[in-house]
Amino acid sequence: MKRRLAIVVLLFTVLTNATGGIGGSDGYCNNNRSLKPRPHSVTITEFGAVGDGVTSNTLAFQNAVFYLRSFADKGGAQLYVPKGNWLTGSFNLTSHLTLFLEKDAVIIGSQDSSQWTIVEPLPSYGQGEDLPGGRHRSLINGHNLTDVVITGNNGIIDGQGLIWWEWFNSQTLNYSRPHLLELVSSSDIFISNLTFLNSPAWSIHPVYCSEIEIQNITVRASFDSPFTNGIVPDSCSNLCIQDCSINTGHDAIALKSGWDNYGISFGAPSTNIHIRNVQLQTPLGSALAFGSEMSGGISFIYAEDLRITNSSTGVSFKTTIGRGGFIKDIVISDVEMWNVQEAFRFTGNCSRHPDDHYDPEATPVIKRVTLKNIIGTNISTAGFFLGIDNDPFTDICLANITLSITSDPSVCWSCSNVSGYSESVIPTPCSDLTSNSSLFCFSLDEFSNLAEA
Ligand SMILES: *[C@@H]1O[C@H](CO)[C@@H](O)[C@H](O)[C@H]1NC(C)=O
Ligand SMILES: *[C@@H]1O[C@H](CO)[C@@H](O)[C@H](O)[C@H]1NC(C)=O
Ligand SMILES: *[C@@H]1O[C@H](CO)[C@@H](O)[C@H](O)[C@H]1NC(C)=O
Ligand SMILES: *[C@@H]1O[C@H](CO)[C@@H](O)[C@H](O)[C@H]1NC(C)=O
Ligand SMILES: *[C@@H]1O[C@H](CO)[C@@H](O)[C@H](O)[C@H]1NC(C)=O
Ligand SMILES: *[C@@H]1O[C@H](CO)[C@@H](O)[C@H](O)[C@H]1NC(C)=O
Ligand SMILES: *[C@@H]1O[C@H](CO)[C@@H](O)[C@H](O)[C@H]1NC(C)=O
Ligand SMILES: *[C@@H]1O[C@H](CO)[C@@H](O)[C@H](O)[C@H]1NC(C)=O
Ligand SMILES: *[C@@H]1O[C@H](CO)[C@@H](O)[C@H](O)[C@H]1NC(C)=O
Ligand SMILES: *[C@@H]1O[C@H](CO)[C@@H](O)[C@H](O)[C@H]1NC(C)=O
Ligand SMILES: *[C@@H]1O[C@H](CO)[C@@H](O)[C@H](O)[C@H]1NC(C)=O
Ligand SMILES: CC(=O)N[C@H]1CO[C@H](CO)[C@@H](O)[C@@H]1O
Repeated sequence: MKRRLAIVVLLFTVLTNATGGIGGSDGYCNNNRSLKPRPHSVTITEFGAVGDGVTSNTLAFQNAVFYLRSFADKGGAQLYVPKGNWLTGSFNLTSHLTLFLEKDAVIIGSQDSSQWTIVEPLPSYGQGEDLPGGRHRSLINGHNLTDVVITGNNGIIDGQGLIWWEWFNSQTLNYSRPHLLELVSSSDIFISNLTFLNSPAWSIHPVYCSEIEIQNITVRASFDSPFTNGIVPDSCSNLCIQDCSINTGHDAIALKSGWDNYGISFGAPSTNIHIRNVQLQTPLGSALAFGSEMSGGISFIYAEDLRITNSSTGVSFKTTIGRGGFIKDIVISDVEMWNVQEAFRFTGNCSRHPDDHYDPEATPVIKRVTLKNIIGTNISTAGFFLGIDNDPFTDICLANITLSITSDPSVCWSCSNVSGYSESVIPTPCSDLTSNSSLFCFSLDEFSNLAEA
């Protein structure tokens, strides 16, 4: 035990020291961040924007950001978006920028798909999520940025996703759907006090990023919208999501790290991520999901104070043969669930592949996952723990879990190719999860102490 912890402490120390920034007694969440005002501020109307919900403001946003680039070495600048309906296509952000959306300011995504230009697929995916080939650029984009704040007085970013969901459902898309906000290869990003509505696909997608804080955000997408994930940290490190409320058509929070051979070669894990105090709801998806794209690996994730309602799955771990990678060293603690069909799902058969180039020998590793202090009310089925033949999921720890189950309690757990430990779990889990050793069970305190070390 001591020895394992020592190794973990060392790891955390290296990781926190190497990156600085968000560490400290709250792990990677910092409740006490003060946003320094920028020395310069411009209003979007100074660039010809019209907030009538009809005029296209794509050029105004692009020109404003281009102008504000010149303040990068002067303490940065703010782009202020006042009350109004600001229709636009895709635009980029720049470093040392604050984008501020006033109360009743709504940035509205154009329903003209040509206003969302096409970009290459991400190297860790090899193709778009919906279709082979390129993808539409997200509404708001950041590439290679640092020191960016996206905030407001509960302003709204509305993707008008309905038309995209219809194109997806009728298979008339030419390229994969865009997200609302995508940040690529960026660091020191703060997102707060905003509402993200009706994304065509995902709402917030940081990829290859570090030092990201997402705080006090509301995400809403219609429950029948196809595969609309909420926040998707993807090959990111040192990231915090706290005090957020997310209702989506698919996974509310999904941790990812690339797809099959593309993700394996790119090799960028998602690691050191802290999620706390979030409300999640998704009638057709998982409230908190790991994978299924996890080929670069996912580790050192701690999630606490989750309130999960009216969802298909509470917490899921999804992978398949050909993914490679790992999901390990995960703690999920202090969770309340109501009206959830299945509390937990571990599956080694989430079978979508980008193409046929995956390596059938690339077997994923899922190990050292602790689920503890969980209360569930009106849960249909407790858990599916379905590992892979000759590649079992191991060291799964269940502790202090009470689920009130509406199905037959004697069949409400399904296990195969899995091993682990359980303590104070009602109803009693399958015998595969009752090994004698609890050495691999983590507590959140251990994790927090490790982060402080
Ligand atoms: C919050 O920040 C202020 C000013 O930076 C500092 O004086 C105070 O100690 C901080 N509080 C906590 C709890 O970190
Ligand atoms: C936005 O950034 C991308 C690089 O990510 C670049 O190719 C594109 O030209 C930029 N668009 C504008 C309008 O600046
Ligand atoms: C991002 O930075 C990398 C390395 O500095 C560079 O190769 C790449 O062209 C940059 N991309 C953009 C869109 O600026
Ligand atoms: C959360 O953001 C809303 C505006 O979006 C604001 O009214 C509220 O005070 C914020 N809460 C906290 C705790 O910052
Ligand atoms: C797909 O391409 C066709 C032909 O260019 C175009 O008419 C159609 O509007 C495009 N569909 C979408 C959803 O962009
Ligand atoms: C969020 O909004 C509240 C209320 O306006 C404000 O007190 C708080 O400082 C804001 N927080 C951030 C991080 O923007
Ligand atoms: C969940 O569904 C129930 C029953 O349909 C409803 O009464 C409740 O308001 C929903 N909960 C939330 C948080 O929306
Ligand atoms: C129990 O949860 C199911 C969804 O899993 C929901 O349909 C049903 O209304 C809930 N029952 C109550 C009493 O809330
Ligand atoms: C995996 O899922 C597919 C489709 O859902 C099913 O046909 C197949 O039998 C499953 N394989 C295993 C090993 O469970
Ligand atoms: C068990 O979990 C509940 C919350 O689900 C918590 O209130 C209680 O303190 C936990 N008990 C122990 C012994 O940790
Ligand atoms: C687990 O404990 C039981 C009873 O204490 C013992 O009979 C059994 O050999 C132990 N199994 C292992 C794998 O240590
Ligand atoms: C090695 C091993 O235990 N494989 C099992 C995995 O699960 C399937 C389905 O339950 C079993 O048939 C295999 O024996």
